[in-house]
Order: sequence, then structure tokens, then C-alpha cells
Amino acid sequence: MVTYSSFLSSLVDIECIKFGNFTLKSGQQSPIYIDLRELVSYPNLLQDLAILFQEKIPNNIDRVCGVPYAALPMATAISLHNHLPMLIKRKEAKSYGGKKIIEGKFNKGDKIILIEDVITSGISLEETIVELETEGLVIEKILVVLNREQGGVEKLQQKGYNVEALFSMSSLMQVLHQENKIEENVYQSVINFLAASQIVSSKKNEEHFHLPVTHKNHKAQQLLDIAHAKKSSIIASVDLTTTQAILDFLDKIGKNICAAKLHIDIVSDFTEQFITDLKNLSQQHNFMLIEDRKFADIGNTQLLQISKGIHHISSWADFVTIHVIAGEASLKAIEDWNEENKPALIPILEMSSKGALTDAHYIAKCKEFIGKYNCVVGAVCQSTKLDNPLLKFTPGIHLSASGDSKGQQFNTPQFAIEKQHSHFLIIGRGLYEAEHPEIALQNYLSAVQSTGVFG
Ligand code: 6CN
Repeated sequence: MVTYSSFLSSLVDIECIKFGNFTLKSGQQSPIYIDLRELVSYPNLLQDLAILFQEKIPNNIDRVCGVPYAALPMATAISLHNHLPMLIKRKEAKSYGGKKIIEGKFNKGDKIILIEDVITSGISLEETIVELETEGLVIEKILVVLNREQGGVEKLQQKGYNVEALFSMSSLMQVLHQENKIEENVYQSVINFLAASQIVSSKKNEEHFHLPVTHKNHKAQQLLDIAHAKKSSIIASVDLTTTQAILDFLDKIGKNICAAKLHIDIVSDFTEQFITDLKNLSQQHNFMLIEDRKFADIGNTQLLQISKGIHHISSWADFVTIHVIAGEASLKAIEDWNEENKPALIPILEMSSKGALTDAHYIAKCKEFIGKYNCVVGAVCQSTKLDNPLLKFTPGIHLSASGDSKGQQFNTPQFAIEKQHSHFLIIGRGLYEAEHPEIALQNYLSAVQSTGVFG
């Protein structure tokens, strides 16, 4: 009969857990190395794992889901042992056919148990969860073999997920010590190493990516002040097409956003009164206004487009988006424009859509000059790194969708902040298509604030 300690002893025997001197992926030296992928070659141990997991599987589960690669044989063993149908969450969606992300048969609303080999910070599990939930699956429980004790379990639990690990690094060491599976000096060196690496990891947590506090451009400064005061770096992309719908929506969510981004040319019943009402709302709820017109012409035409026409954008927009495809002179024309309250510029460097032509060469060329102009406060981009003090504005943000049918690609707020170091998140359908936008905004705000971006 398998027990926790006999299972761990076997992991040492088959060298899934090794002691010695190892260089980790991070370059760090470690006295312990754990790689559970080797388990695939040991059917008896996979069976034992399924037995140990059995009592942790709730009764109401419809499917077991494994994440490639290490967890696939584990999920298979659990599936066979419990007669539970299995699903596989692909690493990448198929590029052909139905572009499936999940293999196997399921219905929307199916309750699943998700199996993972190791949890560290929880970021990759979070990404998997979003993908599964987008397909309509309900994550009833997450079972992990090893908790590396780097905050991942707590993070997911805070979000309301039921996560359980078979072992933690500390419990594993205790069991092996009690079972005399390791020598005293090896035990001590691993314990010391774990204590030290936990200090490093909590230090790492302290080194969160932070929203800057100051900026030389006064519009950018105002945006940062509002963001810090509201603890919200969220810009609502209000892609609605009637004035009343826009005003109603902004009245509901205005107090928790730092700016509203509009496409004024999609508004079908535009009037002068709308601009007055919009400005009043922005003052009442303290948010700024961005016109996402994505100007893309020669300097002279752009100046006319910004200031003239029925929309007279420069009279109400604090910021405008602009492509710099026409070259540096198109920016310089706006920099030199002698207009006291002209909008600040947010060039589009890298688009969020699939197959966008904003490749590395284009981005590098843009970066050569955009930082030279005071009227430029930052850029719209995804993974591109911007030089200080340029602010990063990132669209393509959604908590529960990975894309749409028209090329948009979404990331979660956590991904945009923690991985892409985005200062401001642009959220459209995630908010205005929600049944209750105020509640949806709270969820996005919690996700933003959980990253520690406000210090
Ligand atoms: O969150 P959604 O996909 O509903 O909306 C994203 C918004 C849209 O208004 C889109 O025009 O962000 C804009 N956008 C921008 C640049 C880009 O690369 N991708 C985008 O989706 C901008 N600005």
C-alpha cells in the first residue's frame, strides 16, 4: 500500500528528486533538483500517485484536465484510476482546423479538476485557468504534486480557487529526513538553501514593477496623479456608438478609471452638446480623455485633422493616438504647433492584433525618435520595452477571453503588468460588454492592484 513517505522515497530512488550540486535555469546553485517528468517511465508510481490523489478528488467532477507535458501522464493515471474522462489543454492552439486549445469531449459548464506537476509563482497556472474558463469549463479544484512555496498557491486561493498540493518543499524534506532517506548534512544544506531562496523570492516580490510618480509632461503627470489617487491604471476603451450609451457607461464606471478612450468617428449621433456632457462627466469623476484616432498622415494634414472638422478633437482630448508611419517630421509638426492646450501624443508602436505589421524593425525605427519630443508621453505596445520616461499603454486586455474572431489577442491584466511592464491597461469589451460594468471593473481593479503596481 502506497504512503506519502514511500512515494517520496521512490521519487528519490528513481532520481526524480536528486541531491548534489546543481545549476538551476536561473543560474543559481542548488543542493536539490526535482524533475517530475521522469515519472512517465514508471507506471507503478503513476498508479501510486493516482491513489494518493484519490481522496482529494471531489465527487462532482466531470473531467480531469492535464497540462502538457509533465502533468499529462499524471492526469491519465488519475483518469484511468477514477474512470474520469480526460481533457488535454494544449500548449498552443492548433494553427489549423478548429484552432482547438482543448483536446477531448466536454460541455460548457463541466466541472473539472486541473492537474499540474509543480506550482511556483502560479503565473502559468493562471494563464491556463483563463484559457479553460474561456472555453466554458468550471475549475472545481486544482491538484498539484509539488508546491515550491513561492506564493503561487496563496495567490490562486486568494482568487477563490481550491488548490491543494500533495507536498511542499518543506514537507518533502521533513518526510525524507524522518525516513532517513538523506544524510544530516545534506538535509541541513537543503533546508538552508530553501530558507535563503525564500528570502530571495520574497525580496523579488518586494521588487514589484511600479507605476512612476512623476513625469515631465504635464498631461502625463495629471494621468499618473489620477491613477495613484484612485489606485487604477485602467483606461476604459469606450467603443460604443451612441452618445447616450457612452455617457451612461462612463457615469457608471468613471470614478474608478483614470481615462476614457474614445473613437469619436464611430459615434453616430455626435453633437456639440455631447462634448460638453463628456467634459462635465470627466470633471465630475476625475478621468482624462483620449481620442484613439490613430492619425497616420503627413504633419500638415494631421494638424488639420486634430484641430478642425466637426469633432475638433484638440479642444477636448487630453491625448491622441498616432501612427508614426509618415516619419519623424509628422511628430515634429505637432511638437512645433503653437497651441497652449494641445493634446499629448501616444504613438502606436506595436499592435495587439494577430499578424500585425508592426515588426521589430519598424518598432526599433520608431523608438529612435519618439522619445525626443516633449509632446510624446509614451506608446501603445505589447512586449516592447520602452525607454524612460515613456509610459506603456497596452490594449488587448481581458480577464476571461483569449481573443476574438477578428484578430484581437488578449492578455490578462497580471500578464500585462508583471510580464510586459505596462503602465496603463486599455480595456474595451471586457468592461462595456459586461452585464454589470461596475462589477467587472472591480474585478479588473483587483487584478491590477494584486500586482503591487501601486507600491
Ligand atoms: O478590449 P477591446 O479589444 O474590446 O478594445 C481594445 C481597444 C480598441 O478600441 C482598439 O481600437 O484598443 C484599441 N487598440 C489599440 C491598439 C492596438 O494595437 N490594439 C487595440 O485593440 C489602440 N489604441
